[in-house]
Amino acid sequence: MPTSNPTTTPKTRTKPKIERPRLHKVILVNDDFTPREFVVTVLKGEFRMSEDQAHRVMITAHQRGVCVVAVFTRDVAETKATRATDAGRAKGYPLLFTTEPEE
Ligand code: TYC
Repeated sequence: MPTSNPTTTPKTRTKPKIERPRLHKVILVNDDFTPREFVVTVLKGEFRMSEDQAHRVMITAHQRGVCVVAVFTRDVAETKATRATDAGRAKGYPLLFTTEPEE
């Protein structure tokens, strides 16, 4: 083992800072046209929610305008939001999922 040499050993260490990737929220947006049961079906299928959880999230968006569905890394959040939005579009519904970075 090399001994500590005062001429070469720095007095301060720079600790490499590994930052966690910022998480992104997937947000369900209310509209007046998408059937409630369809919203629940999409939430269950894309976000692996139980009937109960999905129903609660749907009702919250219905009553308040929006509801946070879940948080993921950016790529996963965007992929899921796009797939869930596309599921509505395929049926002619204006169902919308958006994403935004967590504070
Ligand atoms: N507001 C819709 C209705 O009354 C149901 C709905 C809930 C639609 C949540 C979208 O994000 C939504 N049929």
